[in-house]
Amino acid sequence: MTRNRSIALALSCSLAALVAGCGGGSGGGGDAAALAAAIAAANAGVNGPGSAPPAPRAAFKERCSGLVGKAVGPGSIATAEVMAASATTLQTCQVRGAIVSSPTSTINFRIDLPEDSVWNQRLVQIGGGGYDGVVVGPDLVMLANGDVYKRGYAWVSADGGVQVPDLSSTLNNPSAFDNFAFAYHPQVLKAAGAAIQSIYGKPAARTYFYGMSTGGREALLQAQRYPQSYDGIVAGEPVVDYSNVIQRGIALAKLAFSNNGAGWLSPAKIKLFGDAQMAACDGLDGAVDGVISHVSACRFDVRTLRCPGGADSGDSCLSDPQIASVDFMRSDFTLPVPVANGITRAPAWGVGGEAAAAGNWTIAQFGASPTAPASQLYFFSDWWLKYQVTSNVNTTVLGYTPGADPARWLELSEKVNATNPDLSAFAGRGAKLLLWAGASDNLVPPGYATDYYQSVVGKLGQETTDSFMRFYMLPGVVHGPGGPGAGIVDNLAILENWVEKGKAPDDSLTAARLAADGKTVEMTRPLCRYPTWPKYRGTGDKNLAASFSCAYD
Ligand SMILES: [Ca+2]
Repeated sequence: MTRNRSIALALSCSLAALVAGCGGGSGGGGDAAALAAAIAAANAGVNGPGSAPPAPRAAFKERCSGLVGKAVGPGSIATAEVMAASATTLQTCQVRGAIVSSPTSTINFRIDLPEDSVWNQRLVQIGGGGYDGVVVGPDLVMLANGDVYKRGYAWVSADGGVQVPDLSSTLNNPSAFDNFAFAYHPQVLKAAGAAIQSIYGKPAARTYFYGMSTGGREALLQAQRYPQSYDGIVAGEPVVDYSNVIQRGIALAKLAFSNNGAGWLSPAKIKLFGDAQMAACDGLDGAVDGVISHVSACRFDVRTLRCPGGADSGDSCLSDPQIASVDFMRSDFTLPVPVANGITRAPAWGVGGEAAAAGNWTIAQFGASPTAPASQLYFFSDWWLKYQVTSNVNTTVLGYTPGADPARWLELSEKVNATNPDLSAFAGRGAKLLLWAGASDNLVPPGYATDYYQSVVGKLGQETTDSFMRFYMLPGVVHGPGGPGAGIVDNLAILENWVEKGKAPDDSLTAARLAADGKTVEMTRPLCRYPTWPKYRGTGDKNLAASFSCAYD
């Protein structure tokens, strides 16, 4: 189990490592400084002639340390420390505390509060990753833009009410599971609001939510369950319902790891398939650039790689069981047990990043051994079965019968799912939602985002949906969001322009891919609204978004 936990931690840590070099941008504080100056000027007239001068406020450092031991909403603060500014961050009061949510579930949180003069009056709540269990901090947001920590946001993040990332602490512990599933963010938001009031003497002017992966699920969940809490939400690569993706994961594990791993694909075979598919599909978008952008047109037939007679004869071909695994990865799947909101469909995994350096099939699905299963989705499936579906630590993925325990699957789904298409309350208060997915996501099928978007359109109509929601599918982007495509998008800036200035996202927006240094932009692409995709114009630098336009099929 220690090994399993370390792998789950690695999922979170890999994100942090991925973005560790993303900083280094300069500036970005100008707007905040201007805003702060404007607010100071406006406040200057409050205490007019004849009124008593305001009591002097304690210095920021003293107000920060004064938070220690304070009750903040349902929580209390354990530590509060001023962190010096750096090249990529502002001077910040970093607060850590806890909410004893129930006798068996404590939510640990972190709040980062910039010094008054640089606070941009905004609070951003951060979603978790994996099965939570780690206070992730705002690191995930650096994926959005390198200078984001210089803009003056207050951040709040938490561990989901569980302190280990493998779900084991939710075994026979409904309150911990409920916190993880849907209940922890509102509690944490109350604590953050109280902390902000305490240190600044006023509430945040705007509150946003930013999440990806399970944080993307949490992001959609906030829009559905707590529509009054946020002015805007970013939901990236959402695991819309673990009850869906885990059923799919169990089915793939059986194909890959049963019969001594006959259907398992080695890294060499994955590369064989990925390279052949890339050769067949890369140019369909007009540019041979290592990115399959016209995904719906990519219909590479894996049978062209079949070994003679269908039996495995080495790394230059695929056996029939291996072809069956690829077919399963590439096909939609009908769930053995329907899940919440009447959903029975589990869409296919992504296209184009099978052998990418990050987020490839080996990491996400097949692992390094055909007989000792060890991949991301395998472990997520194993833990979900052990600690929730069956509440039996002896349950195994390969020994589990698909279709068993239908009532339990549905019960869990109704708690954890983020598939309710009725966003009318969220839209009705003028809040905005940005949804994005990676077309090469090999862990969380990008079709979950597509299905959810279409369900919202089906519920509210296209015009209403367009008035508050955008959905972008990013070609060549894996889970995380690395890969050969351009996955770095300044989502918070886009959201703020829409929420605060009424400037709806237009077609000039771009996504970037960064070089290995984590700073240098080496490729850009237009950010294309689903269902359009970036098509090469036929001339111009293939690394520049301007050489592409958003095309329909
Ligand atoms: Ca291409």
